[in-house]
Amino acid sequence: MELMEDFSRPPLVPVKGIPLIKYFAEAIGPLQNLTVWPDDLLISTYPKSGTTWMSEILDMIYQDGKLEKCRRAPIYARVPFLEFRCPGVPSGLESLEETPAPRLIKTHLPLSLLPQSLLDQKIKVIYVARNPKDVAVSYYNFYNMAKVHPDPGTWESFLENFMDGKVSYGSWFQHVKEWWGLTHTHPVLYLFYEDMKEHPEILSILQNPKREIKKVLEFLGRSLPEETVDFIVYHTSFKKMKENPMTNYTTIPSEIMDHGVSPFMRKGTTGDWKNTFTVAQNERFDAHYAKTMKGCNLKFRCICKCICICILGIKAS
Ligand code: PPS
Repeated sequence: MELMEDFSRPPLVPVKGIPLIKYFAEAIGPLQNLTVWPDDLLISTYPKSGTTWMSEILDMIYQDGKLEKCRRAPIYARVPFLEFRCPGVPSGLESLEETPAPRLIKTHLPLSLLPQSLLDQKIKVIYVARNPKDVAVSYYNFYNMAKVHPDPGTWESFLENFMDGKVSYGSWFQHVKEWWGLTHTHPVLYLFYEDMKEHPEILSILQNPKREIKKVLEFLGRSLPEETVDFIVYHTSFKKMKENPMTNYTTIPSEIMDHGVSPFMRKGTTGDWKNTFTVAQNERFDAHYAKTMKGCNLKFRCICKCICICILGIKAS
C-alpha cells in the first residue's frame, strides 16, 4: 500500500449541511450512481456504535462460521465501507466492485447522503445504535488516533461539538432518530450495542450477543446449527477480535491510524463514559438528550441508568 500524502488532519467539509471527513465528502458525488444488487445488505451505524463487531458477525454468518474464510482479508476489504476514500488506499466503491454477491456494505451516512438506489430498492439494513455517551468517548479517542479527522481539541470542546452535531457525520441524535423512522417503511433490523453486550439470562457484564445473532439470522432468513452460533459468539468476542489482525485494524498504516495513541479495539464495554464525563458534563448531556430526543420512542437503557446514578451522586460513577 503506497501512501501518497500527509494526512494533515484536514478540516471537515459540509455536504448538504452534514460535516464529513474531507476525503469522504469527495466520495459522495460519485456514490450517487451506485448500482445496488437485490441481495446487498447494508450495515448502518453512527460511528463507534459496533459496526466492526456486527460486520464480523455477519461475515461469519455468510461464511457458515468457517473461520479460515473470514481470515481471507481485513474486515474493511470483506465489508466495503461505502463512502470510504483516502489517498493511496482503494475506495469503498472500488472495493465494492471487487466484492462478489451477496455483498455486505458498511456505511455511517445519514439518510440525506445515502445513494437513493439503496432506498429505492429497499435493500435490507441492519442498524446498530449505542449509548451516545459511550459513542462520544469512543469517537474522541478515535479522532485522536485516526488522522483523517481534524484535531479533536480538548475532551470538553469535543463533547460540545458532539452535542451540536459538529463532528464528522453530524448529529448522533438526528442519525439514530431518522434510521429508527426508516424501520416503519423499509426492511431495517434495529439493534443496540448494549443488548449485544448483555448476557441474556443474568444481566451480567458478560458478553453474549447470541440472542441478537439469532435476531439477525431470522431477519436474513438463514439458519445455522446451534454450535455454529456459539462458535460465532466466541470468535466475535471483544478479546478475540482485538487479537485478530483481520478485525483490529492494525493492517492500516500508522500514518492513517495510530494505535499507539489509542487502539481501534479500545475497551469494548458499556458505561466507559463514566471514566471521562464530569458530573457537570453528564448533567448537561442528559438535559440536551431529554430536549433533543423528546417525543421519540427510542430507548437507550444506559441513559436511564446514568440518570439514576447521577441522582445518587458523587461523580458519574
Ligand atoms: S467505526 O470506526 O465507526 O466503524 O467503529 P465501530 O466498529 O462502529 O465501533 C468501535 C467500537 O466498538 C468496539 N468493539 C467491540 N465491542 C465489543 N465487542 C466487540 N467484539 C467489539 N468490536 C469492536 C470498539 O472497541 C470501539 O469501542 P470503544 O468504546 O472505543 O472500545
